[in-house]
Parts: sequence; structure tokens; C-alpha cells
Amino acid sequence: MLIASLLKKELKRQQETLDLIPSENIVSPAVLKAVGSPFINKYAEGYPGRRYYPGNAIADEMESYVQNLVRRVFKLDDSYAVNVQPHSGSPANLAVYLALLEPGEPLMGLELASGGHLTHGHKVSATGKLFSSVKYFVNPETGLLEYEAIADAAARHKPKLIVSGATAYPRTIDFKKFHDIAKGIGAYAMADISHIAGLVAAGAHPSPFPFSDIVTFTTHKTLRGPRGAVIVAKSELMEKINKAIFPGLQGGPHLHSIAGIGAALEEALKPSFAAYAGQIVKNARALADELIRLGYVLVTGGTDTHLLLMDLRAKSISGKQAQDALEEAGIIANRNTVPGDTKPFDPSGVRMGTPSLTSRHMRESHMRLIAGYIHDVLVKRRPASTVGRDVRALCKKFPLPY
Ligand code: DSN
Repeated sequence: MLIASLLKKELKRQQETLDLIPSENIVSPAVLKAVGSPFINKYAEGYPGRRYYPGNAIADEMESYVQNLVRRVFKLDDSYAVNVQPHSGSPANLAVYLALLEPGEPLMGLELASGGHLTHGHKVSATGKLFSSVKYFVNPETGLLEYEAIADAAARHKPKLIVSGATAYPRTIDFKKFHDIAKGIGAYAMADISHIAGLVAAGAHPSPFPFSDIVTFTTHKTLRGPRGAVIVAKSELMEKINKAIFPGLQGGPHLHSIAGIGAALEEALKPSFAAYAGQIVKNARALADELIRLGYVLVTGGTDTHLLLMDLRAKSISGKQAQDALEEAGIIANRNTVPGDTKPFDPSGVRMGTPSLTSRHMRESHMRLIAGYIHDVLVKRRPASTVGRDVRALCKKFPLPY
């Protein structure tokens, strides 16, 4: 059976490599079990108490419970409502725009090379095609968000909705400032906290609540759940958003994924999750500090979060070459644009993060060791096979929990 053997091979690949992709993580056995549960067999189009299929009493209880877990984890007051059905972050964001904007109305988000996401209005995404997309940028010298410049751009373009949040921004985001900018021009304030949801849940990054009308997040990054997404919105906006998800964009919810999200949120409520999220940030800082010590340039000069962005323009290697060389040695990190880059397919940076390594219980000393392996590959040109041997030996000490 090919699939059975591919499952084994993929587990072995994950066991024997270091995953530094900041948007990936390693789920717990409880999350894996929920996602592989009989909920996978069930259709449940609609919402709890209002389904288009019979046999959903338990699905209703489960989905309502998971909505409530979101409320508890993010300490939401009654002014917010929750939708846990988006299959991923892209339909979640698109549903919000479809619900609250008319086609062609202006939407403002962070530019891709500044660390923004495709679904924040990039021209190749439906969000950039259906709506009139305007951009704000990080400062090209410092790599930092500059709130006065964002306020100026907002005043100029008058977007109906401003998205804060990023896919490759290593610093703290000031959601109150985004709120004040949006409210100053009568726009909706939306935060996409996909990358930092786990850090927010644990108090390791400031919360976008109560400074946002809408908050979206994927559940599989720092939150350590399965692939999926959640929308939280002011209650008066949620009816339109619910309709935009179902029947607007999606059919039946993936109940097995929602159950997995619930298992992850139950874990996020435990006191140990705060220590875990704190360690993700400590590990990212340790990795950043050691890479800087070894002579690398990091966008913004470091990190406050789970990720860092290496700017390789001063080295004689592209992001793609670095990504490929690292992969040969068993270090998985993805090429990424840095501020000022114009070619997303051939960018000048590599993005790294620590959620997966932290889920394997690695700590600061291991990050310093890994920075050394990265340096061995990128600058010292030590053969990939010998670095790979060291990588596998480290991985063996920190196995995945299944
Ligand atoms: N692809 C995700 C990331 O890597 O950040 C965002 O959707």
C-alpha cells in the first residue's frame, strides 16, 4: 500500500529534520487523534442548532464547545462572536471582506515584501482582484512598521477596512494604533493574527482584543492545532460573516478539524502553554542573537516573536540557494522576500521560526547549536552530509511525540 508507506516515510522525514518554518508546528497526540476521529465521516452544513443534515446533535455540542473554548482562550467579552468553520486562513479572510465590503471597495493591508500576506489584498489573490487594494509598507531601512506613515496612507486612500498582521514580520504589532488609525477614518479594524495566535493566547504578544472589529487566525501555527481557521468578530457583524463562510464560500464544515482545534485550545488553557509560548520566543531570540553574532543581517535586527527573517543581500547566496543548501543538510527553512525585494519567486531572504523545535522541547542552547549548523552550511561550506549527520543526531534526542 503506497499511502501507508508514504505516511511512514513522512514521519521519518519529520523525525530526522529540523523544521524552522515559522508557520508550521508539531501537533500533540490528542490533536492528531481528534483530526483522525469519526467526525471525519459527518456532514453538518449550517451552524449549531441550524443544520441541513440530520444526526448532528453531537456535532452541535462539539462545535458550540469549541466556539466557547475560543472565548475562554482569548478572554473574549460578550461583544464578540466566533466562527470556527473556515477551512483555512484564505477563506476566512475572503469571507470577512465579502461580508463587509462591496466589490471594488478599498481594502488596505501590508505589502507582500514588507511581510504582508497574499490575502491582505495582493494582486494575485482574489482579495486583490475583487477589491481595490491599497498598501502600507515597513520602513525599507529599519524593516519596522511606522504608524504615522500608515495613518497618512489611510487618510489618503480612505480604505473601508484595514488589516493588521503579517506573515513575515518579526516584531510586536501595536493593535491599538491600528485601531485608532482605522477609527480615525471610519474603517473596520481587522487583525490577522495567524502567526501569533498561540503567543497571544499565552500572553507572549499583546492581544488584538478589544482593539479589533474582526480577528482572524489559522490554528496550526503557534497555536499548535490542526490546519483550520477561526473568525472572531463584533457580534453585530457576525451574521453576515457566517453567511459568507456558509453558504457563501464553503459547504460542510470539517468537523474533525474543528474537534482538533478544540483539543489544541484545551491544551492552550493549561498553565504549561504559557511556558511553552514563552519558550518559543526565548528560542527565537537565542537563534537570532547567535546568527547576528555569526555575522548575519536580520530584518529589524532581531525578533520579539517566534520568527526571524535573514537578509542575505550582503552574502553571495540567494534565498532559494540558501533554502536548498539547508534542506540538503536536514534544516527546513523557507525563502522569503525581505523589504525592498521585487521577485517573490527569487527573494533575498530566509524566514526561520521556532514553534516546531520548541514543541520538540529544544531550548536556547540547541538554538545556538542550530545557528552553528546553519553557518556551517551557508558560509563555511561544510559538506551537507556531515552537517546532516549532526542534525539527525540532535533530532534523535528530541523525537516527535508519535
Ligand atoms: N503560508 C503561511 C505562512 O507560511 O506564513 C501563511 O499563509
